[in-house]
Amino acid sequence: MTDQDYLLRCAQLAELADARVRDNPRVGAVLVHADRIIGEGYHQRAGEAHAEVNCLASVRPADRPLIPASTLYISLEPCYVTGRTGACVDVIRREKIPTVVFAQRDTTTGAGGQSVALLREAGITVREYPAFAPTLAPNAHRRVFTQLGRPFVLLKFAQSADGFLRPANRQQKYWLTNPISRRLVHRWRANTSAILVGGRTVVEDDPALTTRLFPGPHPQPVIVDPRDRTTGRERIFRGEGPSPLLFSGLPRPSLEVTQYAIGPDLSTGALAQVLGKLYERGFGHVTVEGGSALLQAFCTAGCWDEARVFTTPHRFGTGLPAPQLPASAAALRHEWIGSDLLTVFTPG
Ligand code: AOF
Ligand code: ZN
Repeated sequence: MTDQDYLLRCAQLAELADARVRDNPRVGAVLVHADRIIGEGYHQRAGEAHAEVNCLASVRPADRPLIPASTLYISLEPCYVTGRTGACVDVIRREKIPTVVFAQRDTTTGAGGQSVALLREAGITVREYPAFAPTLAPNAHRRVFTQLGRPFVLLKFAQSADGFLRPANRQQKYWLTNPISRRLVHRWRANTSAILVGGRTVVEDDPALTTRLFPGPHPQPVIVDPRDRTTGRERIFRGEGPSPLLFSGLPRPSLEVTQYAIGPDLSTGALAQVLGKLYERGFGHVTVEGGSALLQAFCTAGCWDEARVFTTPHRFGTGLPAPQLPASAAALRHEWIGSDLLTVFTPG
């Protein structure tokens, strides 16, 4: 097995982490002795153990004497400062781990690389793979957050085979995606810090926006309601998830939720205000789930980083058209989820 093989395993472990890591990176770690994995772990929750610590804790008592002859693989450079938890560099020194291999440097505080110097000073062999792509993916959104100063924006919607979001008759009950796709969407919800929906969707669909089909944290619901359609009686205001944040046209003193007035339309400026506030509040990754007006506004503003589109076998003949991604959008991959086709797009 090569360094890259074990770093790939670190990336897979990092992917298991959900939005509970909050503003921390998603990190995986693997401990290897003589080509045998004796420990694995990942960072699960902000304020709790880092990947390295969980990895070491997973080593069976019988294997513990092997630790000072093992190699620690980590998807990210280990931390050297004590934050909410202790510094991993200290743990590595204390456990007398002779070799550390990681992919990217941790640029959270400064340029990164500080830990490399500390480890080498302690006589520890360090190898790094800054260009190793699989370990970049679990934290792709962090680059948008730190470099563009706004949350990563994921657009998610389902359309019929003939390109409609819903039938023409708004009263008609309908389901687009199959149960497996719906569970997948709940897993995505556990990995996003906030879900954005339009006021009309809240009133007409009355979504709960929870992760009830998947064990994971509920995202923060965010209602973008420039036309002030919501009443405060919808499920989202009294559901099991967190209390919503409301971006309204005018201030709504009768609604006892945190709110910001953004004016009466979904202009690019209004969306920038929404994203600016969410950035300030530390939301690194947000998902826009509908309705069509809100999705289309993000498309038109060119303010999105990824789109996940389900195309189902149903045909409505007529109805509300699905949002139009710009012609420059590129399909990254296609995947069949039962009879639903999932296509992942990037802005191109
Ligand atoms: C690691 N391993 O698994 C993670 C790291 O407040 P704390 O103690 O959780 O520290 C947060 C910082 O630690 C975070 O900003 C980032 O620099 C690093 N994350 N480091 O060695 C991990 N999640
Ligand atoms: Zn650490």
